[in-house]
Amino acid sequence: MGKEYFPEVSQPIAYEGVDSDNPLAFHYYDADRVVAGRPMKDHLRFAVAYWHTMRGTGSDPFGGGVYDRPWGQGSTEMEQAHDTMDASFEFVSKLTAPFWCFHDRDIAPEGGSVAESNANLKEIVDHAEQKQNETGIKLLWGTANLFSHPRYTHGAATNPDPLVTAHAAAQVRRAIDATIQLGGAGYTFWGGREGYASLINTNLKQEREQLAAFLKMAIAYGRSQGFEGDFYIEPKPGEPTTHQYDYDAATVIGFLHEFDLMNDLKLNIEANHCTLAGHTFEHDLQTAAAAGRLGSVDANHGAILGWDTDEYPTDLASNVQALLVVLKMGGFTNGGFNFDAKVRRGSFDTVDLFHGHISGMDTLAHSLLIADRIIQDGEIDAFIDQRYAGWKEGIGAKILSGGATLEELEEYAAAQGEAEKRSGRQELRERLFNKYIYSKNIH
Ligand code: XLS
Ligand code: CA
Ligand code: CA
Repeated sequence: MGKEYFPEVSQPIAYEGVDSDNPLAFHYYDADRVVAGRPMKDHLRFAVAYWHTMRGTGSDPFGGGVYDRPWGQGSTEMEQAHDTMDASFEFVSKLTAPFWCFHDRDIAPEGGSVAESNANLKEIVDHAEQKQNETGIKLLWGTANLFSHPRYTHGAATNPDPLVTAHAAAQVRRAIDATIQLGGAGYTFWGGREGYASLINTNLKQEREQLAAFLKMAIAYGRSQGFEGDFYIEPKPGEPTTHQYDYDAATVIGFLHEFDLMNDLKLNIEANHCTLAGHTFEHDLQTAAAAGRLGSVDANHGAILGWDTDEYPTDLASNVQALLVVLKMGGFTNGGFNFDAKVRRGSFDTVDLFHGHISGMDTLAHSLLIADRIIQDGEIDAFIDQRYAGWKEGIGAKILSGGATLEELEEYAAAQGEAEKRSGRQELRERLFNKYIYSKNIH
């Protein structure tokens, strides 16, 4: 073994149960424990995000980097890239997460030309492939960073200059190659700077058409190279641009319908992006699942700051609702929970990366146990079911099947008289839900 980057964690993190007070142990995540018919690790499919975990510096809009990572000390960028890959696989192995995720430019530096950038990427992807083989860690999804380089200031696929789009295409081509080489289960498109700040200088109609054409090219390329995983598109309402085209799940589903892409892409839903859009996490998950297009999840949390703060998920109530959606859709196919989350600027130590991930993994494992119990008890579902019972037969079923007319409904309403006022019992349901959240017996 080469250099050890995380000596503070000498053994892989183990499950010790809720009575443990060891902070470097799982209290809920018990990878092989079978819940709702499969092991926890197969429900949750945890992934570590390379960009935040390995390349995060703690910078914010008011100041640059503050961490001194031992894997960032090499004398050349490529040396640092190799060291970072080693450190990453040490971290993910010790965490016992089964997957990782990356952007092309997280793992290998941009070169002075397309050829040099491609060569850098290829060299590091070969290294990553070797580390995957050694450790058994797999790639949940890959992606391309089409937003950091100055050329992408006005967007990549939606740039007014097609040469910029061509550079983006070159990157996506090689990022898809890398994903295929690493056996990735998915490939993600997040909007980056695909949006605008002012309509005074923007052709919105054309930019959306450019984006659709770009996605079609990329998907055609991936399939032509034998990629069999899922392509994801990740909604976000704003930041960095004022108006991002992929605002939220509903907007993205409309876009996919409009450009005939519904069968080609699933959605990767990030919790913090949902709250930035003025929704709850569970709202966007339900919206994507209802359209049959929920593919994967970026697990995190945004607090009151109003930015995409990418904190680790700790909100049990929200994540129980998330797991209810995932369990009810029959679990992930190729997706999983990727921690698109970072330690706070003041959490300087490498051990803080473990605390963040362990906290997130335990939150989601605990949520899985509670969601499973809620489904088994059936009380919450039975209430919802009973609320909509009128739609199962008679006039309700006829409306749903498209067999009813306005004339017929007018006649029905006139004959039946006024509808009874029925309480939605929200307060009671909230109290019942809280009994599960605060139960000491679900672990
Ligand atoms: C940024 C996004 C990004 C995507 C991958 O806000 O969350 O990290 O997940 O490009
Ligand atoms: Ca994300
Ligand atoms: Ca984010």
